[in-house]
Amino acid sequence: MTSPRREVLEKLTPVLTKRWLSPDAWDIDVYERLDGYAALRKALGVHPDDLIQLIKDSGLRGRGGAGFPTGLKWGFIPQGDGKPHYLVINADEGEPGTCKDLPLMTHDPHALVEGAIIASYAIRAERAYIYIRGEAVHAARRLRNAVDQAYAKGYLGQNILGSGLNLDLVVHSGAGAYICGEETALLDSLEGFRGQPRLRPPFPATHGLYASPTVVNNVGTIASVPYIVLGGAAWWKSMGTEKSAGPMIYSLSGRINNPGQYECGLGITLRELIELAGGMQPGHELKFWTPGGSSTPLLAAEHIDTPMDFEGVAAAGSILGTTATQIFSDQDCPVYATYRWLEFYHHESCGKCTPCREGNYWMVRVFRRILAGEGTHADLDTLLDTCDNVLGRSFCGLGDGATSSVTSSLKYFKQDYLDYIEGRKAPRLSAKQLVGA
Ligand code: L3W
Ligand code: SF4
Repeated sequence: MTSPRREVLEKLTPVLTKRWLSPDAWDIDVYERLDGYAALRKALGVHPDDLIQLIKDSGLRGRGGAGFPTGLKWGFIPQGDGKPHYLVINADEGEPGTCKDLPLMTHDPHALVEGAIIASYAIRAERAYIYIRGEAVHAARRLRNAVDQAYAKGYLGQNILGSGLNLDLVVHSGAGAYICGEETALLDSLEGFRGQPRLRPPFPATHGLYASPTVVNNVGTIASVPYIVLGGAAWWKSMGTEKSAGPMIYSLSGRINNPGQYECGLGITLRELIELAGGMQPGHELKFWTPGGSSTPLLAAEHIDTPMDFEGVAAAGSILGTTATQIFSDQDCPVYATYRWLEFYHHESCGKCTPCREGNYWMVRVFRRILAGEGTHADLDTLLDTCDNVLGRSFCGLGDGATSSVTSSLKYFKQDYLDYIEGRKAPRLSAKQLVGA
């Protein structure tokens, strides 16, 4: 294991993660001792429009994958329309490899609750929801406890801290469907329907929960708000790059010595992140990696100096996504990894549209053939052709995302596919596993 050099260690910027190592920071008394709810007190003295402007000035972009400017989204909420407004926090963290929101909600749930209160005040919402992934039982328990504590201390409910602000916050557990991380499927699920994506536009900003103006933001986005209120826009922008401002929690997994969450200014390179994580495991050399989860195109070892911000990763041909950085080595197989992801998308496809429902089903079958040593050269064309018919023709991002690892692994690692097809690599699946393929 290699120790990171000092100049690389200095790239760590613990902001959202700063309380994670403080014992019992999930408890409101400890949280208050560590500056907790100071941002709310400050925010309540600021006009809601000025808060929206502050978030715009900070350059905060959504932490759920798309990087949409948060202040702009808040500014879309029509004011004086007489309708109820809602804040919905997407805590359905389900992207394979992503693990930044769950530790945040477990170790520091009040940061999310405080951010939710400030954001609701800014957009004039009197009801907010945290939609948490069904499997995240412990995090949901922590959140519910935090919400109860916040009510007991007057941070939630009627006339919050005597300001006249009213807010009810509800923690709602999903039922474990990846598609409910898509914002409109999430809203359907919250309304009690089967979670399937809605047509956009109209966007949730005007037609969201119960057809009312709704801001849907990721956990990391909302938890950033108290820090920006306390530290100011200029301080936030002092971290990251000009267009990708602020710190980001990178979740590193795979063939590194110290997997985990590393919070650094956006724009740190993959090489530096691997160094922070103690280097590659002994005997392993970087072969391929995902910058932001399995929905983002794979990159290769040659991209190790890619700056991990929205623009840097896009320039390398991928998407920053959720910064779920999964590291694979020369001892891992990109064909098999892609197959496992495809099985996931096939399983999680909601079935609403044909390209995704059928395309993923067919691609899984083709991958099984290849991995069982029964693939043909024509199968590679079939895969690319199927991706062509799924990408851009699917109803929501799940279909598009499913094609990412297929097209990118064929781009960088075609030889690995040919090795199975031409018999140089031993089959990974048995003929028995082809049954049903
Ligand atoms: C009003 C407009 N609002 C856009 C809003 C829109 C949404 C946000 C971003 O996908 C990404 C995807 C996955 N008026 C608007 C508007 N908005 N135009 O802005 O929208 P969009 O369509 O760019 O992205 P999206 O559909 O929200 C999210 C990527 O995330 N992803 C992550 C998946 C998993 C997780 C997780 O586990 N936590 O997030 C992975 O890469 O591929 O690109 O709010 O309403 N004119
Ligand atoms: Fe459902 Fe897939 Fe179509 Fe999205 S792309 S609506 S998940 S079938």
